Amino acid sequence: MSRVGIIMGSDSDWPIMEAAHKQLMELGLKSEVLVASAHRNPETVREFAQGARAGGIGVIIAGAGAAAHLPGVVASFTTLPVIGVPISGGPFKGVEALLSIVQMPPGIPVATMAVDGAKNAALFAAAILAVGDEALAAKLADFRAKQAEAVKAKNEALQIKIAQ
Ligand code: RP5
Repeated sequence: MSRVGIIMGSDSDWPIMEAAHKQLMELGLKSEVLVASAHRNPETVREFAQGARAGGIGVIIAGAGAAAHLPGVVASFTTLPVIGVPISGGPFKGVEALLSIVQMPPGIPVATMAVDGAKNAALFAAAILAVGDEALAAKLADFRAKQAEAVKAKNEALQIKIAQ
């Protein structure tokens, strides 16, 4: 099964990006994590992106804050699907990263998640890999079913609380 590449611009992004790593593990997916910056060590980013497909990676999740060029730069070096995660922090609370990541020029797409949306990035990566993997698709369906049950349980608990 293909692995998921998780790249982030700084180790300061890890507290947010760790949610992607955890979610992938819960789905039984292996990931490879790398800190590399589109601005501070762009050669490392290029090597990672250019070698990803041959290295067994099927989807890349790229998280970055501030002037968040990392997801777009990664996407420029590979035809693998790239999922961008804008990281909050800084004076604009992640809005600057969101706009940097989402406004890609035609020809080089990046699937942009919500600010700090690392968990959804992992679920979206899994959904992409599940297109050709029925066992993984079944795991995603199970995840959704459990999530729906959890919402029902929360509603029931709230109804009991309100009725008291
Ligand atoms: C971005 O700049 C990184 O992705 C990070 O979100 C932000 C700040 O980086 P550090 O100064 O914490 O290393 O490139």
